[in-house]
Amino acid sequence: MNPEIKSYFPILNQEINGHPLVYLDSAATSQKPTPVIEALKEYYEFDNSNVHRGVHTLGNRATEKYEGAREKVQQFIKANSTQEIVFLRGTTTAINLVAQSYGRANVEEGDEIVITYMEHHSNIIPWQQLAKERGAVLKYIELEEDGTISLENVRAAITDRTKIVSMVYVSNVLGTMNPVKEVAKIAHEHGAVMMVDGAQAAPHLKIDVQDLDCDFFAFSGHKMVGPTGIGVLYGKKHLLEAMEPVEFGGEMIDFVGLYDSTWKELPWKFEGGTPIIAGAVGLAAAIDFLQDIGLDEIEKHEHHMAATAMDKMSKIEGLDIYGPTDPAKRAGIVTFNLKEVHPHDVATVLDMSGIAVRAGHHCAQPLMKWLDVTATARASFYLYNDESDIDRLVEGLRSAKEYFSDVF
Ligand code: 7TS
Repeated sequence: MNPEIKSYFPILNQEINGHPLVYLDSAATSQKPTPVIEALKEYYEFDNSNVHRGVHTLGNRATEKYEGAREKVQQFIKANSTQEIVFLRGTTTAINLVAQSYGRANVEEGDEIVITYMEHHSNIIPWQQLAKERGAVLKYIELEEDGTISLENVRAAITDRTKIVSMVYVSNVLGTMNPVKEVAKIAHEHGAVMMVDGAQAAPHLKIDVQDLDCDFFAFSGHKMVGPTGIGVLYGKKHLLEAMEPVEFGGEMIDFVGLYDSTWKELPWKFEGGTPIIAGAVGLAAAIDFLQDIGLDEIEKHEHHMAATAMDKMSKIEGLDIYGPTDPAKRAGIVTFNLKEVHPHDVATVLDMSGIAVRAGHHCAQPLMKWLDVTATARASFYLYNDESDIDRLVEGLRSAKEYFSDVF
């Protein structure tokens, strides 16, 4: 990876607690490069207007940028049509939309919804709520000991009563990359639809929704060097077409009568209210930035970072690393605990040295239960991290060990 990439991220050029910042929390949210910040600035300085309504020049420019961003996303994930790209607030909103719209219409009493133990809360609670409402059964695919998913366990969980399978592509805790393409095939054999939580995948892997043959795919702009507040739901056209909106109001209507109304065509029927215009503009700039570097290059870099970090961290006595030991099976996420020290204390000591990691349950409490821990620390790497960041982390962890030497 080109060492100059870091210089595109102005936020990284600062000191925290007297030390140069090492940002290792990109799985929570990524930092933003100058071209994305500039695209937002330019939009607000020159083009800002509402979309799809004006005949004036700014309105047309804003509409062109907003719909242009949709085309960019369509190409980015290789969807068949822009009608399959719905702009929403993020992954959470996208999964909720599918649960509330597709789920309510298609899941009946006794039907099954299948997820895994490694889901983010955003891919658990919408299904819990749906299962409760419809009297359906929520089932969990068992994990292997190293935190991977075997197709044998997938086959054991999915039955002819299964209506929806929803699975994370890349785990935000274990970094595990799941075989979602193969799982989609099994789901389809049983007549179920496949939803992929791509929040941690879209920033790091080349996505081809047609090759995966998933029915729905959700991701968030802010984790892929884009702004907060914009996300995407991809859905196969025939499925989205049959689905009812869950948000009603301006923008999404065709005709409004006193007691009844009709909706716009896809994808606008799902985009009630003034859309996330600046967010979409920023997301388009983020996609350009990632594609200029190359998603293959980014993925390779992250495997390398994970492998190097795991190798160096495993030499620290008393440090447990969770998830697959084979770095080829994981993205750039390393979750760990330092013996009996609470991960919040580890993260606080690292912050004293300018190193930002996340500590807590990572919005994955069922996975914490499976791991038999209450919380962990997590270092997550992205394209702007390099080996010197790993060295700083390892050095910081050694200092933390000394700081809490009574435990060791
Ligand atoms: N799914 C996964 C796998 C995630 O990692 C996250 C956010 C979400 C869904 C939700 O995305 P949102 O953009 O709608 O919030 N993950 C994390 C994390 O790991 N730390 O902070 C947020």
